Amino acid sequence: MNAATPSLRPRSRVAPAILSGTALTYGTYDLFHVGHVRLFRRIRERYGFLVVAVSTDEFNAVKGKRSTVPFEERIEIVRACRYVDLAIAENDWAQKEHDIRAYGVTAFVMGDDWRGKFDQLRPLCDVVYLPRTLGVSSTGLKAAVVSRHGNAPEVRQFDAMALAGPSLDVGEARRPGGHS
Ligand code: C2G
Repeated sequence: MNAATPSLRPRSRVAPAILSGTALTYGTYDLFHVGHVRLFRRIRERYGFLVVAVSTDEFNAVKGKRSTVPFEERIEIVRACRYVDLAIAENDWAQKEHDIRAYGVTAFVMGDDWRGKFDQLRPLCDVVYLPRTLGVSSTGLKAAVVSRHGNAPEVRQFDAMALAGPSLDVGEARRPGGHS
């Protein structure tokens, strides 16, 4: 089997035998990007099991955030990431203590933009802040899409459709003449 032949063995997760402990992290993970992937990978390189809590759309409203991708799709994407062993919903600020006890968490981990914000959890488990991946963020991606593509005909048509309401879905709209 040479390097070009794709391995038929499923891409194994990090061998749990050499890693122990359960890590827990929280986030919105909107427009899932490499910063999120690298955070999950670095956590999974340190601990044997990763639980990720994904903020619901209702909780994001409490946080003053409105995500582009709805909760159901964000948590499906997070679940599909091979570094993630379990994904749960984040419904409020207060659930962290309950989740730490419920999942037997040994380390609560966040990116360092949250440094110091969760130190009150230290009596329950380790609290670890890992450096963020620089140069990428969901907010930055949104701004890039708007500035680069905001005026693209298909985007303007999509906006017009969204304003027109749910009568047409994208596919139909793009096929008035039967062409996609
Ligand atoms: N992150 C990162 N590098 C980036 C962007 C984000 O490492 N370039 C990390 C953040 O530090 C955070 C996680 O990815 O740990 C998720 O970031 P967000 O989706 O922005 O999460 P947020 O909305 O801040 O929610 O209860 C805590 C909140 O739910 C955190």
